[in-house]
Amino acid sequence: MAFFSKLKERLFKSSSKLDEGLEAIVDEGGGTEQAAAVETRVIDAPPSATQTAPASEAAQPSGLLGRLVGRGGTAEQRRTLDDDMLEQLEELLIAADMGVDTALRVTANMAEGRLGKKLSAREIKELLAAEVARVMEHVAKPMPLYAHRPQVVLVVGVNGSGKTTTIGKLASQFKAAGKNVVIAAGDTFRAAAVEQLQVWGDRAGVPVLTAPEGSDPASLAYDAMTRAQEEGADLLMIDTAGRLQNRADLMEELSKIIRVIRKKDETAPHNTLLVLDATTGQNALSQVETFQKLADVSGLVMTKLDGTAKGGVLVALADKFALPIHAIGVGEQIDDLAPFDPEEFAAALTGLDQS
Ligand SMILES: Nc1nc2c(ncn2[C@@H]2O[C@H](COP(=O)(O)OP(=O)(O)O)[C@@H](O)[C@H]2O)c(=O)[nH]1
Ligand SMILES: [Mg+2]
Repeated sequence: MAFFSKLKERLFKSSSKLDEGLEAIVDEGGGTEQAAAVETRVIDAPPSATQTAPASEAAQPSGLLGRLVGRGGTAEQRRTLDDDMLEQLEELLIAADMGVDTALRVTANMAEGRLGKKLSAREIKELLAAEVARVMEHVAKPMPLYAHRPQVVLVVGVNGSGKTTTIGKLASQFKAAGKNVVIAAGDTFRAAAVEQLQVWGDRAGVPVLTAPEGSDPASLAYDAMTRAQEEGADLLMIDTAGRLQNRADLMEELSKIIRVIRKKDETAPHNTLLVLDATTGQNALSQVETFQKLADVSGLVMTKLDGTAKGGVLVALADKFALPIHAIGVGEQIDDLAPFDPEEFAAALTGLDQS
């Protein structure tokens, strides 16, 4: 299945919430009018053009063209965009975990030049999707690959956010793309995390370096660094434990890993990926702030966008931090991780069919 349809299908909880909310807003304050035959796309048309020919006054659908491009005479609810409606939109976006600041900015941009205009739910969805995509455009960047060998990728995040799974998926994908990958199972607190990585590693044919439970992750990282250098590996991915109960401990552990790998290569780590769990909603924002203090976070991966109603948090993250979003996860299988595409995401989030 193409990733977009999978994303759309699996983001249904966020999108259905937005979908239903938008329909309700229009239903509540709108009047039924015949839909226009001409596509009344409100996104591309400049405000002046749309104001001189409001959608509601456009010609009735007729003939083949009308049936093809119009909504064939079906009655469609429209509502005048006013302050009342904007407030309801803001509330809806906040409820979808976009955060107050982002929700206000997005609705303000949606309203610009359109106050007093009658809009259908579909047009509002298109406007919203366009705004969301615009907010996220500048952060959509795949994880950069460098010629430097080995490129060291440190993966951080709270416990359960999806670090180990993401490393497994990324390692398999990089291996399939012809890269020589080594994994260091640096979460030595959990034997299960090591086994989990070994399964991914075996499947992908990627060596997984492990250490006994409870041993020092920094010395494992050092050994992994040695091995990766000896083998001329392209990539070394280092898993870490993410227990946040004690921030000082975690900071000490992460800085020790970094200190030790820099003994072998002072330019490492070349990427520090922060893995965030979408189901934690607004909490993801404070996790970014925390981890930025602990490590030099270079990019984000958001997991578990499947089956959560909190997907809007990714918009807030993009709006608030300038950090690149490298990939998103929508399941537990290897191909359930894909580069972040803002337009697909916006369409899936708003429940818009992509044509
Ligand atoms: N549904 C879903 N589950 C995920 C995703 N990514 C990870 N998981 C699951 O989340 C749980 C915790 O993941 P894990 O990689 O062990 O987290 P870690 O503690 O940060 O290493 C596991 O059961 C994973 O299978 C995702 O994108 N979607
Ligand atoms: Mg783990």
